[in-house]
Order: sequence, then structure tokens, then C-alpha cells
Amino acid sequence: MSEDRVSSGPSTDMSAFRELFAKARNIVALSGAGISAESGVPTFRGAGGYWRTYQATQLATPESFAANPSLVWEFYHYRRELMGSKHPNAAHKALAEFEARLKPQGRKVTVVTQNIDGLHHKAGSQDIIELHGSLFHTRCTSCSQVLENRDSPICPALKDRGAPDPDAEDARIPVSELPRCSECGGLLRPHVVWFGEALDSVVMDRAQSVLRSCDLCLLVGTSSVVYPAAGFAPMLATRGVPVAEFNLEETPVTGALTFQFKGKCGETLPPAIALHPSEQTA
Ligand code: BJW
Ligand code: ZN
Repeated sequence: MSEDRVSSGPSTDMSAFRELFAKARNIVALSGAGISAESGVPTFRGAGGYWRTYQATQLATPESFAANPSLVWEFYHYRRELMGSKHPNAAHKALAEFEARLKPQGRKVTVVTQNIDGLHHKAGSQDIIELHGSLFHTRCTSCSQVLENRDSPICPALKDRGAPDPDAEDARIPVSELPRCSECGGLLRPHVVWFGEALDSVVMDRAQSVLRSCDLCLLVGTSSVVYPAAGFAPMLATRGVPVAEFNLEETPVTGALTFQFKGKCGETLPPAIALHPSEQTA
């Protein structure tokens, strides 16, 4: 009897991946902060994940906002202002082109992103689910109204504030001078999902729906440690859906996946999803 090896982890065979993608009809790209790293947007974990002396994840909590809304607004103000000079990179653009190319073939590409930076929109992707909200939306802590807001600065008191420099002045801005609701005067907060907060149920339902019909998943630039998003790829893999990870390094889910393409996703993703000879080009 032959002693065929049971698969010992993900494959790195790009042609095998391309054969699968050529047949897939409902593709989901699940992205995280790493996809924007090559655009110069800091990630959350690791060396790049600090703002002043804080790990970025420390500030992404309702407790931090309750204790020091001025500090948390400085952090988000800094990130909003930073995005003015940041542009989609080759990975964002490849996904947008992929969606546009497959659409006339009756095939669907949906971006499910944990990012709030808006770079998938800027790149031209159309079908996008923003799991963790958006830097450019606010929510009133009193009346709950959600509004798009691209003002720069978002309020006069935040002008020239938010420098990441650890020596930056961190005198608190009075709450009355932080962004306020135009309807009821309540304190605004970034319309993002912090640790311990539930994801918007409509957004979550949309994500679950595309995951149900997904027949190929690209897992791009996420550490796969934050739930519920961290559970999506393993759940698909358990169902037998091929998942290809594009990351600089291994993550806790790598071993459960079908393909692993190590490296900068701006370099690995575009050739992986480039036009396949079998595609009909009308
Ligand atoms: C590159 C690259 C290059 C770099 N190319 N790659 C089950 C088990 C355990 C815990 C939980 C659980 N369910 C829920 C929890 C708790 C918690 C959680 O997951 N904690 C874990 C940390 C243990 N989850 C929650 O609290 C969630 N809420 C929830 O589940 O609610 C339940 C509930 C129900 C009913 C009532 C109440 C509650 C909410 C999570 C919200 C996360 N929010 C943040 C902030 C969003 C706003 C903002 O951006 O400021 O989301 S935290 C932060 O982490 C942000 C990110 O979207 C998220 C994920 O990070 P990401 O994108 O993976 O980035 P990094 O930096 O971690 O990784 C970058 C990766 O890129 C690395 O792997 C690099 O190698 C790679 N990379 N350059 C390719 N060029
Ligand atoms: Zn209000």
C-alpha cells in the first residue's frame, strides 16, 4: 500500500491556485491592516502598531473613550488626516480590477475588510463590506445618528493635534470642544467597532451571506486574531472552501488553509489574480 502523505499544511503552488480561481464564481477577499501597509498606513500589531506610547489596540476600546475622549479623538483625528496623503497600492488596485474584470463574466468579487481607512473604495472596488466601520463616519453618543464626515480638521480644537510623537502635548481638549452632533449637540465618536462592541448586525448579516455563497477566499494582510473576522477563513476551510493567505508571516490560521503566499501582498496578490487564459474576454 502506498504511503501517500496526508497534507502537511498549505500549498505554495501558484499555478494550482490560479486553476482554482479560474473556476471560482463567488470570491471573497478578506482584508486587514497589512493590505494598507505598503500605502504607508500603520498596522495594529507589531512594531508599526504604536501611536505615541500607546499600542493602537489600547485606544480602540469604549473604556479608553470613556476615560479620555480627547486622547482617543486625537488618535482618530491623526488617522483621518493621514489618509489625505495615502493612496491605494498594487494590492487594493488588483482587487478592484479583479472585480471589474470578473463582473461581465457573471462572477462576483466581494471585499470584506476589517480596515476603516477607505482605501478599497479609493481603489475602485464596488462590493465592499466594512466590518469595523469607517474613519469617515461619526456616530452621536446621544442620538446615535451616523453621518459621513470628511471635514479636515473635524473640529477646530483638533487642528494641529494628534501628532504620534511621544513628546507631543497631550493636554486634554474639553469635551465641549470635541466633535459634537449637529442634531442634538451630543458628543460624537468615530463610527468604528471597538473591542467588546458588537459588529453592526446588518453588516454582519451581509458578511455571513457572502461567506455562505463563497467558493474561494483570499485572506490578505490580517493577523487573524480579532474575532469575529478571525473565524471566517477557518470556517470556510472547514466547509471545504479553498482559502489562500497572502501575508508577510504565518498566522494562527495558516495551518488550516489551502494556500499560503508569503511576502508583501502588493507583490504577491497582483500576479496571483491576474487574467487567466481561460477567462472569456468579451
Ligand atoms: C502584511 C503586510 C504586507 C503587514 N503584505 N501582509 C472569540 C475568541 C476570543 C476573543 C473574542 C472572541 N469573540 C470576540 C472576542 C473579543 C474580541 C477579540 O477578538 N479579541 C481578540 C484580540 C482575542 N472581539 C471583539 O471584541 C469584537 N466584538 C465582538 O465580538 O463582540 C461580541 C459582542 C456581541 C454582543 C454584544 C457585545 C459584544 C470587536 C472587535 C473590534 C476590533 N476593532 C479594531 C479597531 C477598529 C477601529 C480602528 O481601526 O481603529 O479593529 S482592533 C484592530 O484589530 C482593528 C483591526 O481591524 C483588527 C484586526 O487587525 P488586523 O487587520 O489583522 O491588523 P494587524 O495589525 O493585527 O495585522 C496585520 C497583518 O498584516 C499581520 O499579520 C502582518 O504580518 C501583515 N502584514 N504588512 C501582507 N505588506
Ligand atoms: Zn445626536
